[in-house]
Amino acid sequence: MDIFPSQGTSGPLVAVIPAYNEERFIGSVVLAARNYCDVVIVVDDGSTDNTAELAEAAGAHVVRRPNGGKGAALNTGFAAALRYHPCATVILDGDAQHDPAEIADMTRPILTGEADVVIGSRFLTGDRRSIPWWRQIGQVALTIATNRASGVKLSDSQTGYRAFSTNALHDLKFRSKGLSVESEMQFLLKDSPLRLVEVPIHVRYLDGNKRNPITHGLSIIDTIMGLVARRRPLLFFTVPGLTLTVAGLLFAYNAFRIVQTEHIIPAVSTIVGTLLLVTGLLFGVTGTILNTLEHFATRVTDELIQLTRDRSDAAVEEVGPHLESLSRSTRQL
Ligand SMILES: Nc1nc2c(ncn2[C@@H]2O[C@H](COP(=O)(O)OP(=O)(O)OP(=O)(O)O)[C@@H](O)[C@H]2O)c(=O)[nH]1
Ligand SMILES: [Mg+2]
Repeated sequence: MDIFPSQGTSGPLVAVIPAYNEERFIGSVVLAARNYCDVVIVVDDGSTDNTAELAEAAGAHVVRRPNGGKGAALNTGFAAALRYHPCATVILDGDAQHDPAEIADMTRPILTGEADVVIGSRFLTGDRRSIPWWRQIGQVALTIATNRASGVKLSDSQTGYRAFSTNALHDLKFRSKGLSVESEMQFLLKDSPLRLVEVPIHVRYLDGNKRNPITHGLSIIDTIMGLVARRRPLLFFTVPGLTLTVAGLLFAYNAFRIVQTEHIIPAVSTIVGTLLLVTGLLFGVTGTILNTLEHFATRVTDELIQLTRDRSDAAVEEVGPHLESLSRSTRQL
C-alpha cells in the first residue's frame, strides 16, 4: 500500500518498535507496519537472537544499543525518529500484540493537532475477550495504582501502543529501566503541557507469559512508589509527616493531661508522642525540601529541553548528550 496517512502533512510518519529477542514476530510486524508508515525504526538492545537481522531484512531502520531496558530503548528510538522530522511517531510492540492497521487511528489526533500524546487503550471499547483474565486483573490494578499516584487518569496505563507529536518526543525522557516506562510516562505527563487523548485499540496475545506476572507487577509497583517519592514528594513525605505529627500531638496532649491530673509522667505516651512528633516533623521537612528541589529540577530541565529544541541539528548532535546528562543529574537531585 502506498497511500500513507502522512500525505498532506509535512514530514514522514514514523513507527518505533522496541524489540528484545522478538525473532518470532518482528519480521511480520515490520512488514505490516510499513504498510501504514513511511519509516519503521526497530531499537534492538542486545537481543541474543536474530531480531535485528530479521527486522533489517523486512525493511526497518535498525538501531542497535547495549541492553538498557524498554525505557532506554524508547529514548534511543525517539532520538532516531526526530532525525526524520516526523509528522507523528507511533510506538508499538514487536511481539505482534498490536495491530498496525490501527496506526491511522492512533496518529489521527496528532495529525489533526488535537493531541501531543495518544494512548491506545484496551479498555475503552469494553471488548476484552482477547485479553486473558489474569492479565486483565494485573492491568486494571496497575492502572488504578498509577492513576492514583500520578494524578493523571487513564483507562489503560500499561498499554505499549502510543503515538506522539514532535513536541512530545522532545519532552519525554525516560529513566525507568524495566517495563515501568508506561507508568513513568504518566508521571511525566502530569506536569507537562502535552495534550493527552485515549483511543480504543484491539490486542492479541500470541505468546504465553514471558515473565512471572507477580514479580512483574511488584517491580512496577516498586517503580510507582519511587516515582511518587521523587515526583510527588508532598504526597509521599509531607502528607504522612503531617499525619504523624497530629498523632504525636495527641499523645503529647494526653501525657500533659496525665501530668496535670495525676502528677506522674506517663512513659508510654511521652515516648510514643515524642517519636511520632520527631518522625512527623522530619517527614514534613524532607517533603517540603524535596518539593522545592523537584520544582527547581523541572524548571532547569524545561529550559535545557527548550535550549536543545532551538538549536540546529549539528549543534544538537554536539551539545545534546551533555545537556541530557546535565538534565538527568538535575532530575536526580
Ligand atoms: N529494545 C528493547 N525492547 C524491549 C525490552 N524489554 C521489552 N522490550 C520490547 O518492548 C515490547 C513490550 O515488551 P513485552 O515483553 O511484550 O511486554 P508486555 O507487552 O507488557 O508483556 P506481555 O503482555 O507479556 O507481552 C516488546 O516489543 C519487547 O520486545 C528491552 O529491554 N529492550
Ligand atoms: Mg507484549
